[in-house]
Amino acid sequence: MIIVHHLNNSRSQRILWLLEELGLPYEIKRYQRDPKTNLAPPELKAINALGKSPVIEDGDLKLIESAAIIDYLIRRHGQGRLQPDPTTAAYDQYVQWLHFAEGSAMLPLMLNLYVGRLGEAGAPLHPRIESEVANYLGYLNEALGKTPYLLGDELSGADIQMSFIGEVAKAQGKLPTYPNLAAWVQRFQARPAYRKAVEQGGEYAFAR
Ligand SMILES: N[C@@H](CCC(=O)N[C@@H](CS)C(=O)NCC(=O)O)C(=O)O
Repeated sequence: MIIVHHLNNSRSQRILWLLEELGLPYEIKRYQRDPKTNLAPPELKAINALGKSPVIEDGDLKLIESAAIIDYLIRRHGQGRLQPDPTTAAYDQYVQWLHFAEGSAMLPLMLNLYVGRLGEAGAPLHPRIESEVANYLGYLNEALGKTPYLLGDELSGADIQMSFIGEVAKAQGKLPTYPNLAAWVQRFQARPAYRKAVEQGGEYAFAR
């Protein structure tokens, strides 16, 4: 049985969503953020020394990075679903989106969050952060201009990995400027498997 170490309001929600899309059985081990610091509880360090989620266990295997988890679950358990044929050029785009989420797009959004907490002290950094946020969200909005999902008409693991970017952008009030991005978030959040995963995962402020 696949075990998901799941933190409320976190990136592990997308792993639950993937498992629901694939219809795979799984067990959730739950961790609750500290209400003051928003940090994960120390118990998570016992399973991942970084103290971060998501983490999955599948037999003897443990993985601690979202894109690797998504790639693994689809490759090992997907039976060809949710990824393009690995011999096609679409697959190369798929892998690029898997990396793009945490390797590129997330950084300006995280900087926005952290520097925002500095109040006036962070003001000199905001123009640069805002221009980088606009750079990445604009790129994503453009990519979503022709097809309902990142790789075409069908949902893939790339959408699931990138979903947290769309949701954090929404939480930061960015979506009115990016209509394709806003429509994509609305589209994937309406999927039955997404709704089911939110029910299973519990508190997830980004589903609103
Ligand atoms: N790049 C990692 C990021 C993991 C990560 O930062 N997870 C956050 C949740 S969204 C976390 O566990 N934060 C709790 C903490 O830092 O205490 C991934 O995508 O899996």
